[in-house]
Amino acid sequence: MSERYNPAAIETKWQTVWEEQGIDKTQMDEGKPKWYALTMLPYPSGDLHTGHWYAYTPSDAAARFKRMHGYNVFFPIGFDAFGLPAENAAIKRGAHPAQWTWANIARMRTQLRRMGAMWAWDSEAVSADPEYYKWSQWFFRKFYDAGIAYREYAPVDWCPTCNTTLAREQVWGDDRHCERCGTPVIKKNLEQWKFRITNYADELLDDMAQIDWPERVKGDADQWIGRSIGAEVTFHTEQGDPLVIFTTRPDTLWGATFMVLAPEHALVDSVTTVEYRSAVAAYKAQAARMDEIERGAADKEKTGVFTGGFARNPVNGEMIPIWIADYVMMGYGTGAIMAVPAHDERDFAFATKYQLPIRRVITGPDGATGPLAEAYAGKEDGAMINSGPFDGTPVEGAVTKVIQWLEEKNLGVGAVNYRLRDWLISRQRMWGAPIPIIYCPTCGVVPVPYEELPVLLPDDAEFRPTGESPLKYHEGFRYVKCPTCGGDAERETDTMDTFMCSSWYQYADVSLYWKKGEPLKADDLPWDKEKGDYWLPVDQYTGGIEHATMHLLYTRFFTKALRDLGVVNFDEPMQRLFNQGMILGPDGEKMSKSRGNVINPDEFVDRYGADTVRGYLMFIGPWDMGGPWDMNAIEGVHRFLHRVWGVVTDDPQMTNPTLDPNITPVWNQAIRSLLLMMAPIFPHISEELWHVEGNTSSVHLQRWPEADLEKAQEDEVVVVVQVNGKVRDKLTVAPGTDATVLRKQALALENVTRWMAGKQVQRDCGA
Ligand code: ANZ
Ligand code: ZN
Repeated sequence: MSERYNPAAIETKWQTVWEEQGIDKTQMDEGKPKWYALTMLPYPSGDLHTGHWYAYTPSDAAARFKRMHGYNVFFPIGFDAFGLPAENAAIKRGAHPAQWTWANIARMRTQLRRMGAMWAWDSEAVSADPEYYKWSQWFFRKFYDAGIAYREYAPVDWCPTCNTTLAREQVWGDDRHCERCGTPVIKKNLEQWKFRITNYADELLDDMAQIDWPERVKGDADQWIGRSIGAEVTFHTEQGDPLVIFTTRPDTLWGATFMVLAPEHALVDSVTTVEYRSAVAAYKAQAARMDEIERGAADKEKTGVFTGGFARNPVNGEMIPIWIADYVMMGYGTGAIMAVPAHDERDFAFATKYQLPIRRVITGPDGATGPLAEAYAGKEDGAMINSGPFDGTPVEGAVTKVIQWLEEKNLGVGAVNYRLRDWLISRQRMWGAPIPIIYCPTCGVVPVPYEELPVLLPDDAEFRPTGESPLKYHEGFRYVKCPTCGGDAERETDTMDTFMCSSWYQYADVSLYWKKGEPLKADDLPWDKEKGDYWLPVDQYTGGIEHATMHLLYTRFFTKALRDLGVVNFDEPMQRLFNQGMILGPDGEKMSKSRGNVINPDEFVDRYGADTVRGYLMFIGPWDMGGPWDMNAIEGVHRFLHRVWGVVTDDPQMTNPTLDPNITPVWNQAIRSLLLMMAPIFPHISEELWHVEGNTSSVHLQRWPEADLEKAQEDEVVVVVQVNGKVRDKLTVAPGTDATVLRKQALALENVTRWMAGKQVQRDCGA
């Protein structure tokens, strides 16, 4: 007697049983090697999409596989729950962001449960939970005490009409205007909180050698940190002021034909002569409206103005003109450059446009010294020319030699620059962890005492689309007494970047609520030490490549900072990282509502069950590649599960002719192995059939079947012979038979000779 495979019934049944029996709850177990597997926590957008399924299914299968190999596996889940969408929804619907967020979380929990993954739900961490963000604030406080958090003026987008700061998303168009009133946005300096991630730049770069992460992620991080080795060289203005430039090519110093200062450079006003003043002022105002990314875009038309001033090149005494241009950034190097148009692309474009001289100082690989039609980097071959004492020096190794010479003559010093900036964590938003700082007119900046954490978000803030945090208008939140002198003071009303909260969720998961409701202390540990020592760090982390430079860099920085504070004793938060690919729509394009090619995984779970969807996603191709959704292939996986069901439940339709009773022990062994090997990918059907077979404990707590390789060794193997892609004959040979022997035997087969019809072999598979 057998019932047909009914995924809906067995899937909910087993999900309930697993939860009741707590088989996915994790306990420390010194007798087993631990395995902490984590997939990037989802944002509670309110809907679990195909991308989530594709991130979580293989992670879950891998976690289950590890468990069946004797590991004690911890596979937690949670929500990265702060952020702008909740606030926008609040403005639209008049509801508090917390309401929107928690309702979405409830819905997504149900969707996640349907996947049947082995998540340790009792460790679920939600970053918007006060029990979570009290620790985010505790970390901020720790960073503040250690000087890792500091306050500094930093530019934000500002609408002069609405009189408010704008979020990046609120600045529209190429001309960068205010989303609401259309006024061109300006940059305004506000006091903002930053973390000193730049202190860790070298470590963040160098430690990548010790982690098993995809090369692409490492490459992206490498570029983002952007370590440049070169020199700072001191020029002098006509007024006698030192003007220091940063260059990665001190070997081209003799080719500098002009200088360029960032429009914000401190010396601009003093070098500008009277007749150029108004042009310089106008240019400065225009540059102030753009951010560094726009200014630095390689394809941006180069613009600039002459200041009327000159500076002396220390290596040859030449007086060269000083320009200002927005392609030079104040925030990089010294905010001033020597321009070498012959060997730098941007300088070349600029010199061509403004008819400034171009002087070649590096020969071509073949010794060419003639004029250049475009900038020639000349980093590897060639030699220095027109370079005084260095004429004839090969470029290879020239940088080091010139730096040495500059240092001896006191004209410059070797210097390293990073593209990486300190991490600006202040957000003029409401739905984030409040920055635990109080400003007192008497005492200045006063951090909220540890015992008074968390600084709670008010649940009655009013949402107005002002672009500024509603906390600023919430009197009960904003006005407080100073913790030091008791006088009237004000709270910081900015909240923390959500990336701050997601930088430590791998630690939160370990024992988040272990100090629920208790007052915090400076020397607390944010998680249960015993558990932390056992589980940390993460062994396998998985998630999308789009996080290569933000989240992944931040969480590594965070861990290094915690190590320096004595909170953890390791350098890297995640030993291994894997980036899954992307599932495209059936049309092979990125899924989007406007394209109408969005696949809703819930519909497919309704139709086929979660096991089919899981299996389908597992077999779509290599996990890091992804691919288009294929309606036929999912049918195929579903049919496979029906067949397995039929075979195991002895459905006569599936096992005709009737089995020979003599092979039953072997058959049973085969069924057993099949179910064990299916378990990681198809957790429900394998559990059901495991029990149909008479087992009483969960299939997921069994050991992976092991093969006896000696017994598996075959005496003979059958080799199929194809001609033009069609099977024409077979050969039975000993395993490991040499390719030339095989080829000879194959060509001698009667069928093969016939199909070859006297022709020569053009290509064979090389056996
Ligand atoms: C002269 C020179 C000659 C340069 C040459 C390059 C090639 P990376 O590698 O990105 O660090 N530079 C320096 N400070 C700058 C700033 N604040 N804004 C824009 N550009 C700046 O680039 C370093 C090079 O970028 C420096 O070396 C400088 O141009 C320019 F054949 O100096 B170079
Ligand atoms: Zn005070």
